[in-house]
Amino acid sequence: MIQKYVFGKPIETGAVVQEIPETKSEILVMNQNVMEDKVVLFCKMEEEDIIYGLGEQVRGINKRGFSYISDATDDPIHTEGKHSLYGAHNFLIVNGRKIFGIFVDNPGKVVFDVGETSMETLTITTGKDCVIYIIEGESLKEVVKQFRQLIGRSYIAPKWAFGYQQSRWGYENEKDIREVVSGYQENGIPLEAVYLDIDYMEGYKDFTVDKEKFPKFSEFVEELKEQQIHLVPIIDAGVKVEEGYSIYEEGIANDYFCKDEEGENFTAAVWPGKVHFPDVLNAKAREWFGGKYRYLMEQGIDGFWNDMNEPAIFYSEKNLKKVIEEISAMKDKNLDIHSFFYLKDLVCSLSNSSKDYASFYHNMNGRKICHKDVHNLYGFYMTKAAAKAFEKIDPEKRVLLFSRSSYIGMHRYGGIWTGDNHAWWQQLLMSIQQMPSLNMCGILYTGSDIGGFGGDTTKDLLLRWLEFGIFTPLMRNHSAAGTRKQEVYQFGDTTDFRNIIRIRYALIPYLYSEFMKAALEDEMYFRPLAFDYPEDKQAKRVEDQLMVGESIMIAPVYTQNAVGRYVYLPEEMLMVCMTSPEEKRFEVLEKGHHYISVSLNEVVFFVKKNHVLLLAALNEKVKTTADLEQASYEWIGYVPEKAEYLFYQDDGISKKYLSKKNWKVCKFTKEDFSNGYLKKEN
Ligand code: MIG
Repeated sequence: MIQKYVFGKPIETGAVVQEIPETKSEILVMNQNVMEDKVVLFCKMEEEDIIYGLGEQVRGINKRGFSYISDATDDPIHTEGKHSLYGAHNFLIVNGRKIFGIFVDNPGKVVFDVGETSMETLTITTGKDCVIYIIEGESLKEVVKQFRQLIGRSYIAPKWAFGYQQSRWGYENEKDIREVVSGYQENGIPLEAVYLDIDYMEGYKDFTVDKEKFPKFSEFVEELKEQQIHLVPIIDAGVKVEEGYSIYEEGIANDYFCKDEEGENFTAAVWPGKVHFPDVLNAKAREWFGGKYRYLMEQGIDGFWNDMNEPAIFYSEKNLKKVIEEISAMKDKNLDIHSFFYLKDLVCSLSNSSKDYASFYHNMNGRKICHKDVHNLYGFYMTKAAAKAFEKIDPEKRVLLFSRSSYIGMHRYGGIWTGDNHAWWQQLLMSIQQMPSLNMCGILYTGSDIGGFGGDTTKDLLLRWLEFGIFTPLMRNHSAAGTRKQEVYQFGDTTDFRNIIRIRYALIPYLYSEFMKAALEDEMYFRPLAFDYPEDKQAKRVEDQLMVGESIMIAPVYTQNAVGRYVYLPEEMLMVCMTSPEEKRFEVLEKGHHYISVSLNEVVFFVKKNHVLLLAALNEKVKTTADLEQASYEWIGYVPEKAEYLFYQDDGISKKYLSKKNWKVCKFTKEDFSNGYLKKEN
């Protein structure tokens, strides 16, 4: 049951797709307090209650013990003291005596104090114009399903985007890309996409390609396509201010950019120096900006990542002027402890400043709206702009699209990646914990920068990260300019990397089936254990294991130098240990706590009782997802009685998801596995 409470005059965010009648009663499940400019909700939490949700935020799966602020921020240091990252995912679930979800539909700042100030109290503070949905259900799964139906079906990526992808900030030109491709090919490692970061553009101008770096861009795109490798360019939010640059000129001529207080185009600076921000909250401007993706699509591009769309601001023209004046006044002065730190802070305060966000405006259907009140929508609407354009350009085709900033609702148009993490072991754990929380919010096509974006990775960290990353729909190795090279062939012998990435390919038939079920049935692909074992008090507390699809549980190793880890089994399960798609070891483990050894080159997962999963039986010819079509299958099963599996298969590129022929019911009895745990498909 969903109840909808409207406060003040909320801005239509587009998060919700279902019409729900407004509930008029004053009493929410929670206590509320409507003040002049804000609404505050309170909820008492019992000691054993668990709070799930909040999407991308830092810390554990259980969000208790900290406060989180929805305020999209370009912050590349994701340590546990951070209150905001790139996304605003205002949904959480209280798992207490009652199970209910809360969605706060407000695109400005929202604060979730989940027992930080007082351990027993959940306090949500939001601007006074908002809609609050309370979703009650019998179970965690049911609450999520209702919420997901409320916000609409998740974006479905093309199947090739489930292959292994390589990125790095610093690939400059054709030669660099060729080097990556041959690095993988020479080592016999599958590769499905290579990313173009900002350097492919001419002077960081959106929708341009530097002709010196890529003299024959469309031919190059074509040449890679013949090898089933996709080039995926980045698009940044800011449009360079430069006379003669057509996007700039058109934006100016049609008033498509955000305005400042005085009605002038708001000038900030990002990569290209001065930029204007396309007013993606304005329907016309959005359609115009989205249409620009066509330029790259016509050259064969079929995937994009939208970056810097919080939107990130290095500095604004006005603010910079003020700061430089202040600094000039300090010239030749003897700076003491106070004035020196003031100077330092002054310079740092230039970036992503809330003052700047409060100083520019959108034109939403003729209404002038201050950016700060809709700040969290920018990435969503930039991504919607692109997705809507794709629907026009090629209505029947799936295009890869994901964004850095997001708001609930954007999940219908694209996925996200979790931004600029670090090559730290802790960030591998964080990435594991972010996945189910994102799935609750409808964001299914997602993953983190494997190996870590900032900082120098190490071979062991990259191996462990890949051993988790083979389960994330977006499996992309990405790193920052200036860090140690991170392609898997940069670490000496590639055998272990090749085997792990090949295991991903063997798992794709299962992972893709499960992804499609989650998307089409409004369910979660990654789940905390409590969602499947609600009666099990110990399962409820597990923070570092996940259910993946209907058949398996994973327990990744995420600590340095570990040779294994403790695992909790909520029921008897079959442990599968793989060092390559061909080398598997099985062992049935009983319910309870176990220590398992997991060597550095090993992938381990657990199959539920009376469940199966299918694997592609790879041969050396499988280099991409397209080659999987020719593979035969084998089943891993732990079937003391019987099992049934719905296998989903489609062309991977069209939108005919619902066709009956995509589904195959596969039934098994214990006789099918009379020789053990493996059954080859004839
Ligand atoms: O401020 O385009 O999160 O993936 O490599 C850095 C350069 C800008 C941030 C993205 C990252 C990308 C980088 N970008």
